[in-house]
Amino acid sequence: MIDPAPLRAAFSERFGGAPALVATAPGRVNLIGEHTDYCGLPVLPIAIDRATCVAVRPTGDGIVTAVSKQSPREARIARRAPDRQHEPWHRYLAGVLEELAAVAPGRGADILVDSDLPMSGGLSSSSALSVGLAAALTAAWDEPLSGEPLAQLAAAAERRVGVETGGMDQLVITMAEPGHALRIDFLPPATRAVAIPEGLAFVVAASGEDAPKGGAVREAYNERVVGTRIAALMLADMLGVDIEGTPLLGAVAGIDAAVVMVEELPVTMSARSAANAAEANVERLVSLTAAHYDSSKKAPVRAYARHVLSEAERVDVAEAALAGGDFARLGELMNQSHDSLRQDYKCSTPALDRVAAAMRKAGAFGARLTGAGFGGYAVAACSPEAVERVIEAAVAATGGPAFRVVPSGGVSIE
Ligand code: NG1
Repeated sequence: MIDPAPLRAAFSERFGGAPALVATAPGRVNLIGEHTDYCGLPVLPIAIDRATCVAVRPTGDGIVTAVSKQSPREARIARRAPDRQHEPWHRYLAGVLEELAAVAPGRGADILVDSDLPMSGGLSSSSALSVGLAAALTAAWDEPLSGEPLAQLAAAAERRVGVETGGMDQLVITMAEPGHALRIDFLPPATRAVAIPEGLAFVVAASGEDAPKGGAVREAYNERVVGTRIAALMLADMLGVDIEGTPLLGAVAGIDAAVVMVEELPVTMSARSAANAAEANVERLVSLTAAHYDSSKKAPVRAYARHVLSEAERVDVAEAALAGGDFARLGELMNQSHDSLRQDYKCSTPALDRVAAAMRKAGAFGARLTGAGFGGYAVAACSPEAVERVIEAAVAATGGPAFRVVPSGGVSIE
């Protein structure tokens, strides 16, 4: 964890005065329920003991100046006209400022950011930054936000950056309790803390491939968002179910026949042909907050739906396995999740497969990619005694880093 004391000292050195407060926003590891959140289906993540810290001092000039210890270039953004700026992390700040346009207008801030989260994808560094910035700025401007409204604002800010995020990361980063996973439902919204039993530990391991949410990864992610909407529209049409607004697989997931019907979906389909077939407005399928989607592009909708519906069931069973202390079952479900993400959702990579296999071979109960995939990190569940072995095997497979993560609490301010 970052120690806030040196961060405060560094802030004083850079800005010539102490910060008013420091927000600490943890990263997250999703245990199971991958690529289900934007379908309105459940997830089971933990917040971890690595975080992004945001030190803030309010100013009165309507200018936000932000420096990050991880980046050479500072951001200087006028609140009246937040532009997209130069570096990826500046864009997250601009997104947060756009969402906060109506909060304490005219006020500004000096900000220093530090993080011990890897930036390479999978442990939610982007959402830790967005939640940390939003929590710190609103508190510094005397309009503090917390819990669900904070998570929703941070998610909306991230969508402005172009990834149509489902909202899992921001919710667990705001709501997690130490020693617990957080079961999150979206239709209707609900959260519940699930205790992590004694005797269960988690290790995360880098695949060695970066998966930052720019360019190709952003497009691959958004293709899955739209692909699952196409599948939802077609299944609802086949089942005679009315869906209002954006079609989500969560709207048909509870219907027994849906799982069978998946195999009758076209293997690939474009948004335009789905809209024509179901007599629906194509905008319901392709509309994204800040990205364009080509409605004539075909997506593998059958395989996507098969993954999402089976993954949602695995979340329920995994939660029960955790509650019952059945670690072998939990591990099996994590392995199945990884296979489904590899075969049907096509978001694993050979390096993620390799590191997950190495951790299983070293005695983990199970292992899978965590987060969006396409590179980034894998997570293993194992006994505390096996932690060192699992870490060594992961490092031997991909060069690391690999380390233990401890289920931690959500964002805090001091
Ligand atoms: P990562 O890539 O770990 O940030 C992303 C999304 C989640 C979720 C997972 C896949 C963002 C900020 N997060 O996680 O909402 O959809 O992929 O389960 O886009």
